[in-house]
Amino acid sequence: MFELPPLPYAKNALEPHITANTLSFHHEKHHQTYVTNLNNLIPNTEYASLSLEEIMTKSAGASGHPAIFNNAAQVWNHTFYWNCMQANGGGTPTGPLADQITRDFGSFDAFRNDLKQAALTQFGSGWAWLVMTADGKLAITKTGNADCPLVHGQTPLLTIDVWEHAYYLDFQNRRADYAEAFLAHLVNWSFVAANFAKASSQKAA
Ligand code: MN3
Repeated sequence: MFELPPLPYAKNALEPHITANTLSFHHEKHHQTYVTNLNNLIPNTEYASLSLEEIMTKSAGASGHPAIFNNAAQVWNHTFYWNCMQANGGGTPTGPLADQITRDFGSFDAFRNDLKQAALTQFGSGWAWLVMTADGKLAITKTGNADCPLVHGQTPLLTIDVWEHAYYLDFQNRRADYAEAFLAHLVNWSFVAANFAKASSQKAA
């Protein structure tokens, strides 16, 4: 059985950008519901004894199991998203991650603009991502609904949840203001750098 992981910070830690009210609903209602649904769907199936990542990979695609995929991926996506944020985050990364962002996007500002555009242009519900591709390059991508780059051969490094439930209580329809607040004040670059280091070492191995 899967369990809802606790938030990695207090519910009011991301204020004033993302309020405790938003995090209460988003974590305790939305994220919890995906966990509960997944736990109701997998007993006595071929998915019952698999890890979350294995469930996602096996249930993805037209020949998979859409309901199991959607709930499993949303459990994974949300846990990842919480860790992409911190109080007093934002700003710019340093070290090898910063160097590769400059190499692959031209500049940090170009990267930042691309990620923000992905967040703004994802039509309807979904996610904007910084990923490492199969050939070790950094790229921006966006996915609809529960879809996750992990099942497309890419390694997620950073994500912005652009489902309305992520921002509507605080920003209403202003998704651009939410994306800007996320980038300016909330990104946990230490977490992103750790994901980058792990992905880089796996490519080198
Ligand atoms: Mn969400």
